[in-house]
Amino acid sequence: MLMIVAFACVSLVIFILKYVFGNSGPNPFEKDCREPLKEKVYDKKEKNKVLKQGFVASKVPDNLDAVIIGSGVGGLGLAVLLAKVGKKVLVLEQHSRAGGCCHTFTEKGFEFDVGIHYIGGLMDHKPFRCMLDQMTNGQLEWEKLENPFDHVVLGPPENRRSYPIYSGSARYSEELKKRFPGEEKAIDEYLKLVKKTGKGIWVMAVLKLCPLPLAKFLIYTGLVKHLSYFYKMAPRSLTDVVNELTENKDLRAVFTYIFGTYGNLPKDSSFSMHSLLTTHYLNGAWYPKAGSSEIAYHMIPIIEKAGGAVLVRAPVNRILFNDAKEACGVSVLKGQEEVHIKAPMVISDAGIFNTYENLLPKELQVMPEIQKQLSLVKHGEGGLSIFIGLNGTKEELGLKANNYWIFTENNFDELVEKYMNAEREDASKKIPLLFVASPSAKDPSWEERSPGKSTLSLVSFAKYSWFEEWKDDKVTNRGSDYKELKQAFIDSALDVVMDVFPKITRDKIEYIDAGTPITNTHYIAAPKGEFYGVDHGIARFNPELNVTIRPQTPLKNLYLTGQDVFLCGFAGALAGALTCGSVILNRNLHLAAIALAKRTKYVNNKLKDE
Ligand SMILES: Cc1cc2nc3c(=O)[nH]c(=O)nc-3n(C[C@H](O)[C@H](O)[C@H](O)COP(=O)(O)OP(=O)(O)OC[C@H]3O[C@@H](n4cnc5c(N)ncnc54)[C@H](O)[C@@H]3O)c2cc1C
Ligand SMILES: *[C@@H]1O[C@H](CO)[C@@H](O)[C@H](O)[C@H]1NC(C)=O
Ligand SMILES: CC(=O)N[C@H]1CO[C@H](CO)[C@@H](O)[C@@H]1O
Repeated sequence: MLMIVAFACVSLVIFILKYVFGNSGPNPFEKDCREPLKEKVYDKKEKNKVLKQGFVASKVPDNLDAVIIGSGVGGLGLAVLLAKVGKKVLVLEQHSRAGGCCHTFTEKGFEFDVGIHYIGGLMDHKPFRCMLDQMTNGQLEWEKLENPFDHVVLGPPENRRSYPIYSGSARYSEELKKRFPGEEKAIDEYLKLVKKTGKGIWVMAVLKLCPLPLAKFLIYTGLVKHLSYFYKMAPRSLTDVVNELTENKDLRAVFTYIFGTYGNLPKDSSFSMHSLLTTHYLNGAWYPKAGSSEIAYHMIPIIEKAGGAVLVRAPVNRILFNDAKEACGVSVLKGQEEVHIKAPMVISDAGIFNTYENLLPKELQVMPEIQKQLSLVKHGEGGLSIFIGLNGTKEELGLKANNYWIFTENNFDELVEKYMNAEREDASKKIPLLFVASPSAKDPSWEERSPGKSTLSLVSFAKYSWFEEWKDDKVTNRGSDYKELKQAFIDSALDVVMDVFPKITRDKIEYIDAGTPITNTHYIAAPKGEFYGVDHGIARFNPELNVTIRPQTPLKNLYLTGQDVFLCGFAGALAGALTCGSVILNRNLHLAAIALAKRTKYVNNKLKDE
């Protein structure tokens, strides 16, 4: 016994020393790369010259250092990190524009975001902000949402209760206490628990980066649960924890509403995932100025400057392997023809299912190590998006830079389960949960770009199976029965919206359409229409999964990045990129970003003092 403990202590110390000091690889966060703000480009054509560079073989740079499949922030972010240390990287995207969930599209003059509504943790000089500033050379600007940034609306039309969620730890609990007198203790305890749990996330990065035997040791001895509250609370469901804190049903709902940002019912959610998201937004939320296409727009030039490229309409149909089963390139389907691209390293941002089930040759797919990883994960829930273009300014329409989470009842577990298990016709008649936000109201450049207009984005969940029968039809021609079903969802969502936002009336609507799970499959290559990749239920936080699914795959020279390798969300996918970059560059980039944040803060403070 003593021997084991001694071994544990020694290896832990060795690892920590190596983890902190022994970083030998190049550092993309070596120096502060922020450049003075350039003039903003709003012209679509100009922006498309960067975002929509179509694939042709002649545009592929030679002597590539790496190929990345997928241009989500997990792919582009990693490409930037590699480019910053001089690597020549090619990013290939199947869709007609770069960005993945961060891409935007324009219909009838209205620009819509796909998958960015609000991002937390962007306080000046916090490592996350510093990292993003560096990864966009200081050109991407963030606009803070209103405070309160979220409103939780509960109950049927005749009895809706609205609870504002304020940012700032003190304000958050102060305002909740005003609305829930007598629940002071529950609110304090909840917040304390959430903070303590959320803070422990660093251990996830450690488990994914440290040598596998050590990771396994930490898990099998149970040490990991002592190291961090994150893994201690991970097996507990959100419902269980919250039900112990209070009997008040509305308060339980207010504690749990944010499950929509990762997509599992409170009873299936890990309290740790929930805590992470709650703390992510605890100091407020931000939106990218001029919309989410700005993210890719400011990352791509950094990749190009190092000799790389980001090419779209480039569906990778398989990864190429040499006789030693090492990845050595990819094949892109150009019409009926395959174009082969050689590279010493292939990294996939396409998600674990796409990568392992569609892009590997059959004989590698059946490898027990690959099958083992696939057995640990399942598809996340399908998503429904409704995009609305409105005639009127935000003032005229009563829209603000905030979000509404609207539920018809406060018992989320039963409510949403009933909806998801319903027949599609019944489900479409009454959507029990709806996220409503106005991207245009969040964007200070919108008035200039689209005067007199506004947009509204609605998000909910929807079963893939409700729409599956049309999956093989052409995206623009899926028939009238598909359109009717979509319209039914749109109509019931609109009823809710017009009730909660009385200034929005049908005559103001200039454009409206819905994206279903099969729409997600088409545009972001989500295999089962999922919004957030691999399911984020309690099983995702089994520490064993966390060590098994890491950037390194069982196949040499093949790596994973993005949300499936860490967690979902913009920040989660970027953490995936950072973790993957750490492995490739042999340097802990999480720590490197923190170190630079500390240095730049110092520099800035000094400047201020002088
Ligand atoms: C509706 C919606 C709302 C969201 N709201 C928020 C929010 O408010 N805040 C937040 O932080 N997060 C939000 N998210 C989540 C966040 O956007 C994602 O978790 C994150 O952007 C995922 O990044 P990624 O790089 O891992 O994957 P993706 O962005 O999905 O990128 C993967 C890319 O790979 C491409 N690809 C797949 N297969 C191939 C292939 N064979 N060949 C070439 N390319 C391929 C896909 O087309 C896609 O572009 C939202 C997501 C959705 C869908
Ligand atoms: C928008 O509303 C204004 C009046 O508020 C009206 O004059 C204009 O015709 C409307 N535009 C469209 C395209 O409906
Ligand atoms: C996440 C998950 O599915 N957990 C599995 C981890 O591995 C053990 C043993 O192999 C399984 O029993 C768990 O189900």
